[in-house]
Amino acid sequence: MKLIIAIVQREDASRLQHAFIRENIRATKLATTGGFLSQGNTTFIVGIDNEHVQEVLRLIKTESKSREEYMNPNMVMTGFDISSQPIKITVGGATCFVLPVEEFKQF
Ligand code: 2BA
Repeated sequence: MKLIIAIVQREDASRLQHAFIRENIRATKLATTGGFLSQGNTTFIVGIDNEHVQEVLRLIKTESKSREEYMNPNMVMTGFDISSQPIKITVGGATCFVLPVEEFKQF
């Protein structure tokens, strides 16, 4: 068994959630915040049998789009909005980690 941790943009989250339900894939949805942009994103955790890992990753890839965001570099460095040129950043589609699961129990 594996644990997939998938960080997606919130615009894609509900579509991906519905795709998981449609494909009978069990998932937990967490409201999270990106450490760099401080914008809300969504993290799904999915416990899945080894043979279905690629299917889940394919689904995440299909439902996640990359987007361009603009941010003020000074806001990240100082926390204050000192006027400067915004820089363009490409976010996503999805950032995924696949971890081994030592034990899975439901009581
Ligand atoms: P954020 O940390 O808010 O990052 C948003 C986007 O900003 C990133 O998109 C990337 O394009 C850019 N970025 C992040 N850190 C940067 C840095 N130090 N210098 C320059 N640009 C930077 P993505 O790479 O697609 O990441 C989207 C979200 O996925 C991230 O939101 C974060 O929540 C998560 N993430 C990405 N890589 C991660 C990692 N290695 N570990 C944990 N979470 C990660």
